Amino acid sequence: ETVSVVGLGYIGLPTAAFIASKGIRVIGVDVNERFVERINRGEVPFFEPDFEATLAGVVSMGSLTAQTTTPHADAYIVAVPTPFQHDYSVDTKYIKAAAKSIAEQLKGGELVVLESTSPPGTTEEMAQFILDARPDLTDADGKPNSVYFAHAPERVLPGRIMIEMAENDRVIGGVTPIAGQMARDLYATFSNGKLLVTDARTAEMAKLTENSFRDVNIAFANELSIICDKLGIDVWELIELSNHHPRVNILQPGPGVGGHCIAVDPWFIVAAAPEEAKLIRWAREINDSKPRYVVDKVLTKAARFKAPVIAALGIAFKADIDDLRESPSLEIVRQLAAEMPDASVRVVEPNVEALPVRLSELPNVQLQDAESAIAEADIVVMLVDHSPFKRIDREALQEKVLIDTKGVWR
Ligand code: SAJ
Repeated sequence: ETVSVVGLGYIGLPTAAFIASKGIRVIGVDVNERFVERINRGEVPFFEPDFEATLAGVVSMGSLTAQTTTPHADAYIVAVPTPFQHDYSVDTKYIKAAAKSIAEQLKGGELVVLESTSPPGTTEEMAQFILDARPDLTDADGKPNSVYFAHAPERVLPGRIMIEMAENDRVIGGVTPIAGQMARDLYATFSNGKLLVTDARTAEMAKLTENSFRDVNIAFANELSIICDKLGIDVWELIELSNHHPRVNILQPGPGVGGHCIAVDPWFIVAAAPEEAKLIRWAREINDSKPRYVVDKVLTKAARFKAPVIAALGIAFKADIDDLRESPSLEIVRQLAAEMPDASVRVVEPNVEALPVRLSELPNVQLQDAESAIAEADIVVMLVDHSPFKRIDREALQEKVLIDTKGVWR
């Protein structure tokens, strides 16, 4: 038995390593040659706690290898990006490219699982795309007779992937019941969680629903934070107290919602049912408007300084990771620097070695260590609750104008 994982990013690579660690031969595929080279040396091309040892182990055992071309395998797992476009529909170009390369290899009897988060119907579309390329694998009614398709959305939380990959329950949706069973058998090789089998469309919608639930709950917290600002109430204390109720569990407000999952997936539901998805759309808009609210708050406080020095703590999309995708704090820093050309913005981000181009191209933004940035700052803006920031000496903050979007200093 061989398994090929197509797309070796944050999800594909750990998935490949987990399967390989059970003694199954896994061939990883990625278009990025540098990624492939690094993986074959046992190096993780991104930051994820505790993953390096597992990867190095399976690579040195020879059970995981990476390459840029798709091989023949008994089962394929497709874990490629599914970005959204201007009209919020999904861009399936990476799925199609993966599907094309898989179609060329099929002999009959294989399982093809889509893991990438996708709008309802995408797995069926991928199946059709592959069968259109390989009519020899289709029976007379146009139904697949010898290739099996399923959707098994990933649910791991970046930063906790090593734990959640093994322990989370999974929803597995077969395009046909047999395909669902086959996919369940594949995931059973490495998952200790419950494997819940359904159809492909329900599995696709379940994944979008989970992330939309979180987005709506965070929007509620963000709206509360704005209401509390107006009323002079500490929103973090308010939420903590409310959450003592046995049936209340409000999430935390912040500078906005980032990452490529929660800030994206609800749009797939909105695109699929634009008239009906009212609350889901509104939550997205509330969360997307939070960075601007923070920028305006800083601008107001900065008005009394001629050339303010601003220490911005954190540009990652959340605590203790190095991922800058769709990061609200990065956007806040960019807007502050662009709108206050006389200000000097000192970015403190212990998890990156250099600023991304969007910031480094601005003349008044620089990367600095926490201690000196705070010492030199007039205004300190807490944007990401990275662990080291929680240990910052409170003495150093006296005399500074503080804007704390994460409730670290309350
Ligand atoms: N955030 C808040 N307040 C909170 C929690 C999060 O403002 O109380 C913000 C974070 O700062 C961040 C954003 O939301 O900017 C998203 O962070 P996250 O930790 O909620 O989620 P992700 O994007 O890292 O991972 C989510 C997870 N989904 C759920 O918890 C329902 C993960 O399990 C999914 O696998 C992942 O999306 C995915 O890939 O879809």
